[in-house]
Amino acid sequence: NYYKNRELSIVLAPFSGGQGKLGVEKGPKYMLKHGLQTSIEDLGWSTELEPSMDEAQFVGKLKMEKDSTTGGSSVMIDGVKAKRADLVGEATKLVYNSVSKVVQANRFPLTLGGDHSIAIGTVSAVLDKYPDAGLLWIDAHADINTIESTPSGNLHGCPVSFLMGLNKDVPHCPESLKWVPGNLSPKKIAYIGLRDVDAGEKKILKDLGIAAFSMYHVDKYGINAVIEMAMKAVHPETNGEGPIMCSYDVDGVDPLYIPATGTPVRGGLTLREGLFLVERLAESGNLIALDVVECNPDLAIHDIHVSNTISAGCAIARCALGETLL
Ligand code: 4U7
Ligand code: MN
Ligand code: MN
Ligand code: MN
Repeated sequence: NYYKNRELSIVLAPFSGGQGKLGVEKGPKYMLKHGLQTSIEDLGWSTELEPSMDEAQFVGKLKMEKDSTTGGSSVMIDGVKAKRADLVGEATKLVYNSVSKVVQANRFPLTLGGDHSIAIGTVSAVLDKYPDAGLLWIDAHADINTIESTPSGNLHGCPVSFLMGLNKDVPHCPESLKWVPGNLSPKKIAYIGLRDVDAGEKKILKDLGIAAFSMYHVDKYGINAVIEMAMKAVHPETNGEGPIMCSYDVDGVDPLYIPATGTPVRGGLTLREGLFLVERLAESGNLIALDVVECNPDLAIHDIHVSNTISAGCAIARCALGETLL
């Protein structure tokens, strides 16, 4: 059982440059305003806040870019169109520094995004400390586009390809992301919740033999069987036992429950399935780190959408930390 000491740092990663919709940088602030830190303390954890950047730090540049006619750094260079790679490189390095500090002090990093590009920083830091860690990626999307395959140019759709080093041999791989170790093995990741995977991504998943459980598998086998299969996929030698990091994109859950997110896709996990997943990880005693990303309060069309989204995001964190284990 990892983190018996129940010491945790809430890493704030208010970054929105991995995609084009402002507001996702407000996720951490809203989740804290919802009382997340106290409710985690109530579960018996001692907590600290670990801001990795200022909320305003990148927003100015992003707004400027929106106003400019050239689209800033999003111009195509020889067919490669990774948008805002300079900002993503800078921000993910800051997140990496914060999470590194936390894990090296034997604390549990709970990182609040921000868009999913920030997982480039969190996962890299966790793998430094636990090279054997398995990664569960909860998401409607596979986020494994390379800078060549990305249809949108948005880097929140590419973090897994950077974590695996798939852009290393690509000409014009952005200089700003060259710091990423890129040593995540395809054998050490499993997806749950997929339902919107690009053609290029399907090919990568297939070619690399990556464990990917889509909504089809959740319906076919049930969420409990799927999570067991996912844990065994990342730790095959030990029947699913071993350190596990979970990077949780809230769009894995159906937008009925979590509407305020940038790339909603219908037909997702029910809220209970989404919470059961992390409850099961808490029960396993193997969870070593968690990201909760892509809550964007500005995309809500009613106030109730804001509170549904933020309360569900907070519930994911609390359930992962043992709230519903009796
Ligand atoms: B998220 C997409 F094309 N695949 O690359 C892309 F459908 O972190 C979406 O999971 C990526 O929210 C979604 O832009 C990224 C698109
Ligand atoms: Mn997603
Ligand atoms: Mn994602
Ligand atoms: Mn999304």
